[in-house]
Amino acid sequence: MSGCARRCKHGLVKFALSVSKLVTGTLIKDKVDDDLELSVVCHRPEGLEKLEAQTNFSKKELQVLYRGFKNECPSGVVNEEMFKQIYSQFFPHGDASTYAHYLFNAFDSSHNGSIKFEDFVRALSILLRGTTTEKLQWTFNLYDINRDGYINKEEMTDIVKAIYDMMGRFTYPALKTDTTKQHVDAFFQKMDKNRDGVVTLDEFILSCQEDENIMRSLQLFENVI
Ligand SMILES: [Ca+2]
Ligand SMILES: [Ca+2]
Repeated sequence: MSGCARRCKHGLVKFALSVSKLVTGTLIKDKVDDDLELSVVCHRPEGLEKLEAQTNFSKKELQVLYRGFKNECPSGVVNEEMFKQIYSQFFPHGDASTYAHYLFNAFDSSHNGSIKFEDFVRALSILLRGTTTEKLQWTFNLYDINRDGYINKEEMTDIVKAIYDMMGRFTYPALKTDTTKQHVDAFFQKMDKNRDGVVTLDEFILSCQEDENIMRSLQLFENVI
């Protein structure tokens, strides 16, 4: 691996870990990395003015972010394979590939199979400085695997399984097969307000806002930057 790829990977690892803590809800239990390293992706970004208008970062901040990206990895965009490799380093006892796949898709907002500087900055802006609704919307999109606007039980089952797979057998010893089902049932019990078998964005936001733990994790993440 080239020096560039190595550095790129290092920065992304920290970033990815923080994001994973947010979306798996473990952020609340864990001290957040104090230096959320942003040196991740490098390629020529769209006009910074445009990004400034689209994000909650100032032009100055965007310049610093971009300089970091460019220094660390002058050539690249991040592809799914790289994302998976990074996750596998963090969860050596489990199989992180499925979860990394879902997360990658959530970051890859232009759906073209690679994460560019702009994609990262937009996601960062939402996760760090977005409104509660924006953060929850981002998380909803992560769970809505087929992007049809609903979270169904199959999707939630896949997400929960992927998280268990990622954590591995050392974190969750003696996992029974029905544990996933229990988690999914509990999720729908709480979220599916009208009991039609799917969770809409409105239901998701409403239910999350009623849940103190979820709200606290969102706020904690906000304090990182
Ligand atoms: Ca769906
Ligand atoms: Ca519903």
